[in-house]
Amino acid sequence: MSELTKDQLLDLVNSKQVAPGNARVRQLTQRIVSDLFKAIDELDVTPDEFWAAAGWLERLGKSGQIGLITAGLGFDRLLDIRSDEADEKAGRAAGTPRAIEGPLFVAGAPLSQGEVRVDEGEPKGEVLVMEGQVLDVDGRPVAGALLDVWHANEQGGYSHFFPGMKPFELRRRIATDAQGRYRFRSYLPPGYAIPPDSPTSELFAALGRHGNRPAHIHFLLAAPGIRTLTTQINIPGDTYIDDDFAFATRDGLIVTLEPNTAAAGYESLGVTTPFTRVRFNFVVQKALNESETAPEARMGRIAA
Ligand code: MBD
Ligand code: FE
Repeated sequence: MSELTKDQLLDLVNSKQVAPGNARVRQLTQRIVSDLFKAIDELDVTPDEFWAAAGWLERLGKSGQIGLITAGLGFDRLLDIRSDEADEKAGRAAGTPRAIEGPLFVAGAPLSQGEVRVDEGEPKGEVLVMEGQVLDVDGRPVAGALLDVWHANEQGGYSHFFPGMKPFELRRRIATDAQGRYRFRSYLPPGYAIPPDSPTSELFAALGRHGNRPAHIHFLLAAPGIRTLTTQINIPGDTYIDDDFAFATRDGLIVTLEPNTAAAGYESLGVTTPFTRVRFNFVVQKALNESETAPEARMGRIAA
């Protein structure tokens, strides 16, 4: 058995077993290894190419950028398309569309009731107030829903990932009031670009691709009895709105800006001069089981 053909080797790799292990992990590993063996053979991958790829994966893991690569190669959107398909089949495609979480969520942002200033101190862009209601699919307000909001700063950086930012800068949680209302003040963020001189930018350069996302704001919305919604809104007018490196732009999530909205009624958010308003209602589905109500984002869900 010391001499092996490629097929014999693959069969051995896929069949070795001294304990039950995990059947699903075995199934997935077998499939992925088989597909890679095939790709290496059919594309005549050289040892130098193979080890360059392995070295890149090593650096990618160390850089903490795996979630940028999954987004940039379409996997995050693929999972959403598959979830949408499953909803369609189950006759429960309704409400605000989901949009990818992205790799930059941080749990535990400061919590406020009803409204909050998401930015701190001086606005670093056009003053924005976004407001609306959380409604269920029957149009009933969802009181006490928890809305996580996070977005990039004026340089396209997210706190906890971008140097020089305060913890939870531009990250807040808002509990909706009795009418299901929320509102927050911040500033209109610019788009996002993948970090230069990184494993991610290295691959994108080799692919001849850009690594830009159009301006957007992320949301994670959870409430008892409600199916947790992860989504984003896009700010209209961005060059990359239809060319997002993460393929996340969706109809129904491109908001309308209302510039020059009068400040009256917005004093509690420190607004004294005309500002840009966005009105947006989140429409959420009823949960079919406990796990759909989980307030955790993707990494929290798998840890829970
Ligand atoms: C982002 O800001 C983002 O939202 C995604 C999906 C990927 C990279 C950066
Ligand atoms: Fe983002």
